[in-house]
Amino acid sequence: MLSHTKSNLVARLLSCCLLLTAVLGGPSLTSVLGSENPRVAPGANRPNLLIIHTDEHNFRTLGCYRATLPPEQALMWGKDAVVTTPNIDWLADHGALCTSFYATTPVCSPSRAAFVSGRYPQNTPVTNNNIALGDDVVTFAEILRRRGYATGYAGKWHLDGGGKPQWAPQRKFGFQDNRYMFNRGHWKQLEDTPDGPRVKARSPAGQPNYGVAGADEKSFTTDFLADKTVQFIAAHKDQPFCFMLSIPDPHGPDTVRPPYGTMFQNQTYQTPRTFDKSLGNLPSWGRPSGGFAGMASYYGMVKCIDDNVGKIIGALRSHGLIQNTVVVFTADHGDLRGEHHRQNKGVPYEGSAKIPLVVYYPKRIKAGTLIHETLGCVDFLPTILGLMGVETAGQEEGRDGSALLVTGKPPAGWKDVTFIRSTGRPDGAGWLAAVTDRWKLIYSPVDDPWLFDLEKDPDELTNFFRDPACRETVRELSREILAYAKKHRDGYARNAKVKADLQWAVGGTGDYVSTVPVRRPVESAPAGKRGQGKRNRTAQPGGSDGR
Ligand SMILES: [Ca+2]
Repeated sequence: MLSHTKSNLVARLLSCCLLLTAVLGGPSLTSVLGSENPRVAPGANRPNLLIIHTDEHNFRTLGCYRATLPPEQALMWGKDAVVTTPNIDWLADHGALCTSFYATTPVCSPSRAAFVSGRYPQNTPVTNNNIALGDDVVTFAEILRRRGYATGYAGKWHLDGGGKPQWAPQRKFGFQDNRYMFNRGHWKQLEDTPDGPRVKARSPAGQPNYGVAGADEKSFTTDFLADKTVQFIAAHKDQPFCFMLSIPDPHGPDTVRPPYGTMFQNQTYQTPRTFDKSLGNLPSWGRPSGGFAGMASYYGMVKCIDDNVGKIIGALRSHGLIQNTVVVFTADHGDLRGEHHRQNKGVPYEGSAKIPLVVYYPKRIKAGTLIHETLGCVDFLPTILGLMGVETAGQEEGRDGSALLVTGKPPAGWKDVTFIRSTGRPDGAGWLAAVTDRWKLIYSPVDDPWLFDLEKDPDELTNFFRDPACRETVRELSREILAYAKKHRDGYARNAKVKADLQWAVGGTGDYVSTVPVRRPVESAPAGKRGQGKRNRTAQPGGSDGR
């Protein structure tokens, strides 16, 4: 930080520059300071920020992510069974795609809290669903609002406790126009009324429900919320704005309006390779849970999302804003869709914890930039504000990765590691992990540690923790976990078993000796035929699915 004297000096120098500029008609303040100065907002041309956020989105359903993967990883549900996403792909092709972006906790509320605050779940303090975001949290929207941005939000929020749907929560966290924000629910149809928006589908008793019958291109939730986004853009096209669209799809229920509901029915789907994995020696977080419900409706929801992304890009283009808007596409967490014989999320496997992050901003990000360094939701706030040249409020615990986006390379001293954690309490079941572009090291109060090598074993079936060739990797990542846990007060590292395992990892000699007190029996695969499992069975441990 600059000292007072230095600040005054800088301020005086700036005044002189401005005066000279005004008198001589010389270069602008931006060019005097250099447009690459990441902390200087470019005057009247401040960029807009538009975030399109989905819920429970498996990254393999996006063409731009499939393009980064070998075929056996890209085509998880059959070699011809894909959904195309040309509009989201366009953002990635003309911007940056992060291949290793992780949900800090792969469950709704904690992931969302980390994303808007830049803080770890234990410090927001949203460690599980339906916990309210702390009043002291300053979001990126609040930071931009204080800078004069018009701010708004439409869609699912899930950070104001248990209310459902609870339209327009009183605590706005900087999202000033939150008329179309609702706290909870996976409603399929919305409508405007003189008293404000409401859920259109109703039970005979008048209660809002998840019915999809009758939904059309106006009322279906994805379309409805995208239209509100387009309206917000039109209303604020002449001033800098920050808007977040939070689409509650492709989360269950797996239903979508016509024609998307039938569009993908004729493809042949197969269960993922890992559906039939060996059940021996699995950690508690890796056991089968739920079945596989096919992909036709899920793909339909994704296709509807992509078409609406196209509608929003079209609106930005028609208002002449596409060059000056940072457009982000991301999700709160994944959905295993049968991978590892599981549905939904809550576990450290790629399909659950790895999420899309696409950032388009042609003024600073080169088309086709690929970022392989690992980032987490906690890094979003400092990174996006860094990209926009805006100071943070200093509350964030994540890192400013904007240099990665702008140069494609990490800044000096950057360590490729992020930390992710399960919901729940460190004295119960759960897990804490360090993740790099190649490795994933997972500690748990009830299981021996696991180490995945995503290069040798992208299906995440083998535990390399005891492999002597991986000893140094285990040591190094465990040191990183300890440093993280101390700095950000993560209780998992204080759990007796996790603590003992970390101690061996960092300083132990000889072979690792299991400290699991009682080995739970491995469950057999759930009864019933493949492909007929229940869609929304909750992943364990991982909290509720947020419905
Ligand atoms: Ca979610």
